[in-house]
Amino acid sequence: MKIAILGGDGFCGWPTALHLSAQGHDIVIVDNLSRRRIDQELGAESLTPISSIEERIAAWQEVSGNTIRFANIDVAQEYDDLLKFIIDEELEAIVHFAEQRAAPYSMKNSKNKRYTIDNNVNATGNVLTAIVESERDVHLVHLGTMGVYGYGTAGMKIPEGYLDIEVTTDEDENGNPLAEPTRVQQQILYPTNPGSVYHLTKVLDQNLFAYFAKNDALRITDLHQGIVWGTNTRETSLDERLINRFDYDGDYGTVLNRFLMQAAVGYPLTVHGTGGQTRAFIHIQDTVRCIQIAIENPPATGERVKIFNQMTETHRVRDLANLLAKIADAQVELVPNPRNEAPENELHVKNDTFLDLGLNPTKLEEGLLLEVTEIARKYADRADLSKVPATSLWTSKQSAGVPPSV
Ligand code: NAD
Ligand code: USQ
Repeated sequence: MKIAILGGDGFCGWPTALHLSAQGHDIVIVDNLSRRRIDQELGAESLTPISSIEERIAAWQEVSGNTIRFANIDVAQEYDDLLKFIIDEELEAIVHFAEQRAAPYSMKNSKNKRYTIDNNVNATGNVLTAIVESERDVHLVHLGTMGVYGYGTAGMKIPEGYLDIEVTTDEDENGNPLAEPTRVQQQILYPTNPGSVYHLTKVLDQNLFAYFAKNDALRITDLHQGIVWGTNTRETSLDERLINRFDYDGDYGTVLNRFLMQAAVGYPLTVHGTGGQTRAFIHIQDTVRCIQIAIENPPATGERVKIFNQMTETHRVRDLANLLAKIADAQVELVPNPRNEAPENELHVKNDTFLDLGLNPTKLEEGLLLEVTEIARKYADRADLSKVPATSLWTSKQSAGVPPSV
């Protein structure tokens, strides 16, 4: 298939591009390299030494014999270029990763809140509008987040996108009384409860998808992904120049990879609050496999948006910290939580679709120590410890002292 990877220079996008190329697909990466510019802005760098996009692509050609092409387009700002690209390329699928994805970065200040909303909502709106205007039949696969649901259970497993509801009514649609109460059944998008401006943009994306699937019969899959951990995949391990990025700084580093790096350099693991937050996780190798499966199982024309929960395990933050303390001899420190989030929560998630379609998950206990020794310790001398503390605060003047209403 001919597939475009929007955001293909990023942490999830790059290994996905290589994986799909290795499967024999014709891959073109679209990226405006904004993530590399944000590294410069923050004075932070990937723990692993990532090559330029040109070097990455040349190395892949050398190692695999496959060609990946690259187009530098800002998906949020350069609509005409995006439209021309979609018309010229005759794509069968587009994988859309091209958004600002860090919750702390999105909460840092007004500029970052506005950038995250502008960039993410415009990027998604532009892709959808351009697919319609191009008149091409392209399957759009988007990377969404488990965070659209919030992190609670409502007494049930979180379903894959849609919630069955039953309402008892004693009047009909015109307001006329019914002889006896009648039960009405429906399926609705699972109610949203985002925990940051970033997560909120993924909620807004969901409504864009529902509308374009309904009005324009676009074929769309939205993958509600948990926190990705790990670094390399089969393909990125083939050559040092293909290595994936590893974020550990207070804005972009996600919890488990931060703990892996902290364990490797002897920095006490930064558990926010009590560490009672439970979150969903998936290894990067499973991410790329899930995207392949989603591409191979598109919705039919006219079908509603397909939503899959792309996660394999749930864990409490303090349990992860204690596990690493045990296997990697790390110290654990409870630090004040910079975020406005529930201090403790349960999380139970349905993920049957991917398992039924053949996903064989990488287990945390299998890969964890390997990550500490083969990645985090190997590149420990590149770590800048001044970038570890999370300094982006969720509180505003109005919310100071008000407990989270989650
Ligand atoms: P990333 O920041 O490493 O990659 C995103 C890429 O998109 C970057 O290369 C960036 O330059 C590019 N980009 C951003 N805005 C763009 C624009 N307007 N035009 C063109 N390119 C643009 O992030 P990631 O970790 O690879 O995440 C990819 C997607 O997966 C995101 O949408 C994110 O919300 C989702 N996701 C990530 C995780 C995770 O743990 N990393 C978990 C769940 C969901
Ligand atoms: N946390 C710590 N210590 C740290 C860092 C984080 O205790 O040093 C805690 C946070 O307070 C939070 C939890 O760990 O309770 C997860 O934080 P995170 O930064 O790993 O994850 P999050 O901000 O939710 O964002 C990440 C990705 C985002 C993706 C999301 C999936 O950056 O793109 O959408 O995970 S999910 O969490 O399932 O919504």
